[in-house]
Order: sequence, then C-alpha cells, then structure tokens
Amino acid sequence: MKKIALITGISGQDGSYLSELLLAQGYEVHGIIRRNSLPENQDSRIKDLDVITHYGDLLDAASINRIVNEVQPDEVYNLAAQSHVRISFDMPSFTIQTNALGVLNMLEACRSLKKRVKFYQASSSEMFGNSIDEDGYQRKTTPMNPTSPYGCAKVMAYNLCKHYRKAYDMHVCNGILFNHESPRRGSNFVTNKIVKGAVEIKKGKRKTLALGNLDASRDWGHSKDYVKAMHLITNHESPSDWTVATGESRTIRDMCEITFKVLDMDYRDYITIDSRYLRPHELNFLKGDSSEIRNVLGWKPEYTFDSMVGEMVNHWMEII
Ligand code: G4F
Repeated sequence: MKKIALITGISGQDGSYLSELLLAQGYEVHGIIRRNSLPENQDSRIKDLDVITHYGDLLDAASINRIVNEVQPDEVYNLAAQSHVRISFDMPSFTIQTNALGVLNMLEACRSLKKRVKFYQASSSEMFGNSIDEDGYQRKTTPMNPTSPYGCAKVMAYNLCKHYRKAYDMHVCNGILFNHESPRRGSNFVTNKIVKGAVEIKKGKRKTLALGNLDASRDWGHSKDYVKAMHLITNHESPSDWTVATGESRTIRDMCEITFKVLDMDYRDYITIDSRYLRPHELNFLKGDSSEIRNVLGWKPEYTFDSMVGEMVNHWMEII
C-alpha cells in the first residue's frame, strides 16, 4: 500500500521539492492550496507534478478537518505559513493567526483521526531572535527570544507541537530549519532578490539594486537538502525536535560580493540602501549546530554555498 502524505504549503519552494522527494519514494502526495485570483500563481512550482490538490486554508478549520478526514494521511507536513519576516511587521495579526492558530487547527484535525499520523511542523531559526550560545551557534536548547511577529508565532506553534506530543502522545516533530534557498525561492527574499537583480544588471535590464541591512548574517542551505531532513525527522521512530543548518554564516554583503563576482561585477558599483527594506527589529546573526541530526539521522547537505549560488545564477541567466 502506498503511503499517503498531506502537505500544507505544497505550492511553495519547500512544498514543491518535498513533493518531488515523496513521489520518487512512491508516496501518494496530497496538498492544500488557497484560492488565488490568478491560479497560475498558485501552482507554478507544482503544475508538472503528479500531486492531488485540495482547496483549503489553515484558518478555515472546517476545510482543514474535511481534507484531513478525506485524505487519511500517514504523514502531514505543515509547511504553510505567512513566511516573510519583513511582511509580518505589516500584517502581524494575519501572521500570528496563520502561523500559530493555523498550526493548532492542523494539530486538532490530526488528533481527531483514528489512525496515528506523523506530523511535521516547519519551525524556524527566526524563533531564536538574537540569542546565541557561548560557542557562537544556535541549537534547539538556545533560548528563544523572537524579534518579529513571525518569530513569535513560530515559537507558539513550536510549543503547541511539543504540547500535543506530550499531552496526547502524538507523533509530532519540529524541524528548526535555518534559512534555505534555491531558484524556486520567492524573489522578495534576499538571496533570490540579489541573484535576480544582479543578472538583470548584467543583462542591462536595470542599473542598481536597492537592499536593506547588509550586515545581518544568515546560515543559508539549499531547500532540496532541507526537505530530505524533513522526511528523516518525520520518519524517525521517536518524535522529537531537530535543528537543521549548514553551520556556516555569511552576511548579506558577502552574498552580494559572491554573486556579483560570479557575474564579473563589483557589487559596490550597483547596490543602494533603501530604508523600506529595513526591519523595526532585526535578527543580526544566525549559525546553526546541526550535529544531532547529522549524527543520529545521518543527514548531510549535498549543496555547498557556492554550488547553490551557481545554480541560482544559472537559473536567472536562462530566464532573463
Ligand atoms: O531573505 P530574508 O527575507 O529571510 P529571513 O528574514 O531571514 O527569513 C527567512 O528565513 C527564516 C529562517 O531563519 C524563515 F523562517 C523565514 O520564513 C524566511 O524563510 O532576509 C534575510 C536577511 C534579513 O536580515 C534582512 O534584513 O536579509 C536582510 N535584507 C537586506 N536587504 C533583506 C533585504 N531581506 C529582504 N527580504 N529584502 C531586502 O531587500
């Protein structure tokens, strides 16, 4: 019998890579999508995949209950979210509802199922805020001091998942994933914004690229590697919480320098600073310790930072 997976946020970067991984392993893959006035915006990443989609919304508990009951999943990957940290300052209420109460709706829907479902929650390094352990890393034991409505909501969802695991003996896992990118990343996130902008400059389509804080530092991996971690985490015999990261941190300035260099340009000639892209409260530095998932589950990223940037540059060079 085929295993059945249900992915919320299936149309996003991670949802599409995870669908490919699960289909390749013989799963029947279902996903929840929201209604959009331009349907092609909704399925551009998954239109060629053999997945079954259902209309629903994490905030519409009736739709979630109906889908979970119809699909009877063995594994649920809860990836849906208002995932943009900067936008969470503009839409705090929507972000908190979707990213925290939406998770509660999913957990409740799964709790009501007769079968024991494995539940994966997309937790985030944004939960740490500016906490750093003495050795310079963040890990699941690092205090969580979020610096955005997005981070606050993710902390609540993280704790709800731990609570449901203990209170109802459910197989609920958190993957605390550090930033992960790819050509499929939305181009309003900084990596793809830089790569796309640099290629546009290279091809004479624009003269400059406006960014916000260049001094923040992130631990960037590749989404394709990180969805493998999601699957390993969910299928480990005992449900737990795991940190997924590369262990390398680079500033936004480094990202600009490397990307423009690949295209034989000097970023200093093209980058401008626009305060619209600054945040009311910034998370300054992320570097994750993923030794537990590497040692216990054997997870190891295949991409390096350079191979990831190279793939993103090639993608935009072909499209633009
Ligand atoms: O690419 P970003 O928007 O990602 P951010 O805020 O780190 O969040 C991402 O990673 C989290 C995991 O830690 C996820 F939970 C979350 O869903 C998302 O995937 O911004 C990265 C950094 C920030 O410090 C930001 O201030 O880049 C800085 N930045 C500088 N200029 C910019 C820009 N970010 C964006 N989006 N646009 C800019 O023009």
